[in-house]
Amino acid sequence: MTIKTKIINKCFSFSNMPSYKLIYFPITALGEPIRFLFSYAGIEFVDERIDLNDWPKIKPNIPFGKAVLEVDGKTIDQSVAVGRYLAKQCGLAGKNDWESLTIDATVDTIHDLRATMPFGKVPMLEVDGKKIDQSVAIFAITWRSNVVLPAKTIGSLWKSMRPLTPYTIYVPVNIARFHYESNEQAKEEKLKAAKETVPYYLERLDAQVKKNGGYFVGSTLTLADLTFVALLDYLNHMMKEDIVEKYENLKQLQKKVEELPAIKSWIEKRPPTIYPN
Ligand SMILES: N[C@@H](CCC(=O)N[C@@H](CS)C(=O)NCC(=O)O)C(=O)O
Repeated sequence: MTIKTKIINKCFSFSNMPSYKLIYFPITALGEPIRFLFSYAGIEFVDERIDLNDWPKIKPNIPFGKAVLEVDGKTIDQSVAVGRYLAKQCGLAGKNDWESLTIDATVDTIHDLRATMPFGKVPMLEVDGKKIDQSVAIFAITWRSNVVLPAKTIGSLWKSMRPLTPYTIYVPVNIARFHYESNEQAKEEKLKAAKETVPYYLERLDAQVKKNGGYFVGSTLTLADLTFVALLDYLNHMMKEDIVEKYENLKQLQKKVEELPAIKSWIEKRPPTIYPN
């Protein structure tokens, strides 16, 4: 499905405006911060929503096999980088280098909440008493095992690698890890663990908003605020609850962002998301 969006542009002069096509799935998730940015900035873009049945045919023709943005016909992937690129053009990327760094760090933290490990949690793996903190490598393996925090276990993959070694694996369980678990019992355990881990982030993000006058950085709207609020729908879906309900500052931030006229109008007109199971 292709949706063409045209709004009055605030960031570019019409003479130098590139043509944009966001190629993503028919869900909010990682595409939504980009859609929020286009909408907020009044940039015209083609919102191409890939039918999941067509994805196997499309994927091999995309450079890194992930959903992408097309700018004047050139493709580029990585949603956070794309968000930063747009934010820079619209004055949402910070007033100085420190603010820009803080915005980037906040966006990364928001994505940690969604998809990787909580910060401040290394060392994460103990093998024969030796501590390993290569979280990306550990993550790749633990994702495929049914380990929850903390657990003493030897998954089949580990067995094949080091047959007789007992491992203690400290795996902070996050939203995505729980959501994509297919084993029902493991899913239940991961939900329980996620409910303990997720507040770790939310308490800190809430405190950050409080400290910065109602926004994540610099007492003003930035990429970090749009990213968080755009992703909330997806995070809530994965956790099966309103994750900001108990966090007054995050709740107020959500309200403020969703009431911005351009965002409000986008939310009203965007196609409904039906998440695949
Ligand atoms: N770090 C990348 C992650 C991209 C990503 O994982 N995209 C998923 C959709 S949320 C995708 O394209 N999945 C389809 C696939 O890998 O076949 C980004 O932020 O763009």
